Amino acid sequence: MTTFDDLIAAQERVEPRDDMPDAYRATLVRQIAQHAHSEIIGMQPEGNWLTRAPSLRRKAILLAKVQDEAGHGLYLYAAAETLGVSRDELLDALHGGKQKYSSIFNYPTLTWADMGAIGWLVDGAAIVNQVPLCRCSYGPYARAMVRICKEESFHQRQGFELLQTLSHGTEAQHAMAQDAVDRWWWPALMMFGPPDDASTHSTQSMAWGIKRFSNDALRQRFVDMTVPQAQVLGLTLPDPDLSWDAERGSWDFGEIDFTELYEVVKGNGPCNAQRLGARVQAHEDGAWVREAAAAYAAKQTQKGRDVA
Ligand code: FAQ
Repeated sequence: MTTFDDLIAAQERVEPRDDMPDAYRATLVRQIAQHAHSEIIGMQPEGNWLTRAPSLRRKAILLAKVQDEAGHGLYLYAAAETLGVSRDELLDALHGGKQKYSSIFNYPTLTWADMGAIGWLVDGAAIVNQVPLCRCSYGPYARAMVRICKEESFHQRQGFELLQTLSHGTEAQHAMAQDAVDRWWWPALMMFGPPDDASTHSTQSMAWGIKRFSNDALRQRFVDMTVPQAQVLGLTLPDPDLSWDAERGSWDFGEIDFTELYEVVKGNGPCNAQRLGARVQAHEDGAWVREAAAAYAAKQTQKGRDVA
């Protein structure tokens, strides 16, 4: 019989029917739930600008992006459910503050250029972090990530194109784009999590093939990918210590203020209360929809039984 250890050693997929250690299951629930929560809370900062998009084209693009994030949440909640938790339990844990969502969504979106900076930097960081998750050892998570990454790639390009337009527009538009990049750069670097020596889960998650690379390795990959793109955009990344290290073949960058990450994760970021409050309110407002859907489903099941 193939055991869990055999599957991991052979780099094969673990599926819901397979035996797995409780700690592996718990780690996956924690990470997938946090990821799913990030997708649905992540709809808020951009959703905030749907009614203020500067043209019909921009509005249609932004609407599609925000809807994609809802879809990602659905795939991820479904993947978590294969591990034996219900969506209600996961949402309760989010609303009660027991499970986290990404730090990045606790920052405000102050101008239209923030839609570009989120697409370019936040979705860009998400892609770097998530492409390796397509090879995650847990089948349902890995398969969900394939489609998510394809969509994130469109999101990143739309953000880049938006910033490109602003950066090469009027002086005021260029300044707005630069200001957005100034505000989102460091929080985007923090999305990758604490530095490797402070990351509690990385070693075990990598041994299990959940994570394929460490937080710092992915952060470096993101910096190396993004610096040349900033040059094309004609925008400056707000780090005086950025410099090319020919020996490493990578960009050196300045020190990250991780106390800011820890504060935001603890709930003390600029928008934590607002984001969670809006989520709980939306959940309460949607109670009648869930009740109606459940009543309809029960009726259909009964009808099926009556016919049989
Ligand atoms: N924010 O031991 P590690 C998106 C926590 S992209 C909040 O290194 P791990 C797309 C961590 O949970 C964003 N908490 O943890 C989008 C742990 O706490 P715990 C979502 C963070 O899991 C774009 C503790 O710190 N992406 O949504 C953060 O091995 C635009 C110690 O950390 C994902 O979730 C943080 N940034 O590595 C949507 C990707 N960093 O649980 C809408 C999947 C760390 O013990 C609009 N997740 N923590 O209490 C992952 O890859 C990993 O979970 C990491 C963290 C890399 C985030």
